[in-house]
Amino acid sequence: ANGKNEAAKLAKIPAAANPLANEPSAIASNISYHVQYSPHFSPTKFEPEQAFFATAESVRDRLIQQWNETYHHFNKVDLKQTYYLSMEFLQGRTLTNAIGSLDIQNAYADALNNLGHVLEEIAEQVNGFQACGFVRHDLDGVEHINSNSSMEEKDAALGNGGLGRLASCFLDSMATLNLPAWGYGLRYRYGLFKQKITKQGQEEVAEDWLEKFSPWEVVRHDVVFPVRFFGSVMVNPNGTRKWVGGEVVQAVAYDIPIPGYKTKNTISLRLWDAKASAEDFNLFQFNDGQYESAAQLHSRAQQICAVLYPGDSTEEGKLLRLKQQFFLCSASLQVEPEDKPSTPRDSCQSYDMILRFKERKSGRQWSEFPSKVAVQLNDTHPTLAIPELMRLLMDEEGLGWDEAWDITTRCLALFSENFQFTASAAEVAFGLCGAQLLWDLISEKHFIAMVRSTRSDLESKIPSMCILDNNPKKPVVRMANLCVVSAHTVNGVAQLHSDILKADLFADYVSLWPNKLQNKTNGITPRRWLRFCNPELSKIITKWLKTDQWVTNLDLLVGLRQFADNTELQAEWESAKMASKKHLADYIWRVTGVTIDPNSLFDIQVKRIHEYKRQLLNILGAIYRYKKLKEMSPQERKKTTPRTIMIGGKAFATYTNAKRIVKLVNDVGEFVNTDPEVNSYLKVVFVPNYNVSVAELLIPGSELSQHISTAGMEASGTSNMKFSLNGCLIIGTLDGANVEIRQEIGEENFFLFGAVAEQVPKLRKEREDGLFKPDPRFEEAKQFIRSGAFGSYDYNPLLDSLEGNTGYGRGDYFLVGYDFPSYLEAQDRVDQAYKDQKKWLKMSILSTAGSGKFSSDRTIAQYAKEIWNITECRTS
Ligand code: 4GP
Repeated sequence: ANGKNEAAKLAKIPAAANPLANEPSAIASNISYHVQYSPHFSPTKFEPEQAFFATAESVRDRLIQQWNETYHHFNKVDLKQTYYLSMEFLQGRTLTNAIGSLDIQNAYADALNNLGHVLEEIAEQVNGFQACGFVRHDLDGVEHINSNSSMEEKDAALGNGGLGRLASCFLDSMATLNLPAWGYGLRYRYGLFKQKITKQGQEEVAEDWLEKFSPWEVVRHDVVFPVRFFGSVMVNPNGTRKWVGGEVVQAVAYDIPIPGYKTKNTISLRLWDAKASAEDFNLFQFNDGQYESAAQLHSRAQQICAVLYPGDSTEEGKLLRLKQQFFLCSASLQVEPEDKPSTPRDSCQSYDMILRFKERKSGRQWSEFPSKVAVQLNDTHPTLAIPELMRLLMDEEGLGWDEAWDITTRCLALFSENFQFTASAAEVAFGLCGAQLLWDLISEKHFIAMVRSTRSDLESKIPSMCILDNNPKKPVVRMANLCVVSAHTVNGVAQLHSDILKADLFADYVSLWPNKLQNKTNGITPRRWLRFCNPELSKIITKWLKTDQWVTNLDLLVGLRQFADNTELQAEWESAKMASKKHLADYIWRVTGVTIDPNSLFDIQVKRIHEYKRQLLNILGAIYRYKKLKEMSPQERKKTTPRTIMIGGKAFATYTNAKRIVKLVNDVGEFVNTDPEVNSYLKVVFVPNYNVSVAELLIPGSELSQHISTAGMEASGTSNMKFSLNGCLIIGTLDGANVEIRQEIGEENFFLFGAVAEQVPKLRKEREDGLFKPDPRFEEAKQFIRSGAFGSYDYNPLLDSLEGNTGYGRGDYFLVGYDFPSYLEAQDRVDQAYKDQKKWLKMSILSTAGSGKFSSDRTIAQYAKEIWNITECRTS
């Protein structure tokens, strides 16, 4: 289909570019216009790569149009606006999502056809395997390099996992619900690494998402703010202070338009990049041949946005991470560029939080600020927004401490996405912003006075509730306490998680502020995670519900319940699933060289590799399954349910045990998949380089998905919601959002096992006391690894982490051993259930039908109403 050709054909198309025309012929001219006049490539070629970029630019024209209208409207109406600060946004690809949201799929498909291309192909949805562009080894060890890898749209992977993907789902919902809200993050040069699997295990390779430039971002040369690091505090004779000196880095805004679904509203994801100014380049030194020192400040500035999560085992690493956090906070909150006069800017999009507040209406009172601005912090990483907002209000705007504190606390809200609130690198924070300054800004004498005057009964709790650990030699900021004391609302991300936070970490604060701690169960966008990634199933849903309104009102899915037994629906459901499974099998073959059987049960666990997520439990279960299959006669084997177990995810580069788990899954796969006696009943595949695009392919093809964390350790989980929405059944523990998913879809449709959260401390204690008696099946699976069956790699340290109270020292902290027997039993129930396909299909339909609650539209509507206090602002 590629480019029937080419320059001659294009030349005939008038290069008039009306970006808003909807007729395929006009769209085709707009695309051709971009091929000719936005020539990132040689204009004589019109191959898929050029077609992709030109199409993307043509779509971007439309987005920009809507985006400008949205901002003029927001400006005019001047409603309260939310600023969503996150160190991560895991956007994935944009083209399909943008075209789908704009509802111009057919016209674009026709336009591209006219030009000799196929929309799905250039968007890589059908040939999604080209997304990965990595090396695979076939069974003979021969290396294959995907030759098409250069033409794909790269995933914007500016995030690590759930936290970043949640931020991206939230943006989609904010736009779709027409809410006045913006996202703020960092424009990392290299996002999450590309995972290469070699004989040694995982290898990390820098992922260059900007290799060919991103067609979606718009640099704002007029939005440049200075961010200051280090320096000192000068106290004026009148007692006022000023922060002076230090290192100044310029924050430059890059905006990405985020369209809502079938609405004109298009909001912004503003990503900050760091650069030094021309004065920081030492021309004298350069001319003197001292090239490195001449550009020293430039290279220091570039370090800030070089990579997502630089290693932080060294002091330098800790400092760099904190610099990144402060850079995001300071740039997003800023007042106005220091060296530019405060003249009206040419576009209403061009300035940031405080400046926007001041310029929308002159002569405003600061007391109005909290009724115009809501700041949401995604987890504790942007905590420095608290002292920075205080500083801006006090030092730049001249407010007193009390007023600045009142404003800050009324604007800020935060949610927690894990259980590890830390005081990490707090000392460095003092160095970063000037010790005295930070100390003053978060001064807690006010907090202490407030507790004493209102709740004298809490006197004994004050030391543990304070923000600062008052060790004068080594002051430590307790980030968690700072957040809870400063934010008007703190929430957990699933009911169980919120309950644990309230009962445990924040118990003292609950008695002081009973309403401050809330729950907002996470959600996912049904656009990316069903409508666009699974068009076949979407079509069936629309047909049976007789409406496509479910895409923006996911509760309507409940209407499928009444048809769950209907054989016609079941047949359609089955054939959509089979098509996705075949597609997935094709992908797996291309990236791993392993053939998998679409008639086997597709069992998937994809998420970051972490001991608490327990991929190890999964793989030990697979080993046990293998051993039992080996013991069976051929007749007995034939009666079993054939399974393909797929595991994917990235291990953090310095997390050794996680990397051992990756290696083990690969080794087990190689062993099992090449055993002719067993391999038509069991395959084990490690899916390399798991990312958003790979998820879009795996999830529609899944039948069983594993969400098997140690109870009480997964804050929510969001991939569980994606799988369930796509009719995949879940095997899982009572953890995070699993609890609510099970409630919604019905207990009988969920394969539950394992200890519950309340039992966990007692079980750990028993284990420590040597009272735990491991199940022989668990011992057998571990022993098989120790026997060297999977090669010479030393798995002992990994296995030792599962042993009593000895060895590696953790004493099976994650309770893999305790949960192993009930896990195997739940897996037996899965095998039995799968044998009755009619029943299985019914359960699958009921999973989708019960997933309405897990739309991020519901979550965001709750944030808007119950935390941010913002309302719809629809652009007409
Ligand atoms: C994740 C949590 O682990 C996950 O349970 C939750 O669903 C997700 O955030 C979104 O709220 N946390 C992270 C992280 O990804 O880096 O802390």
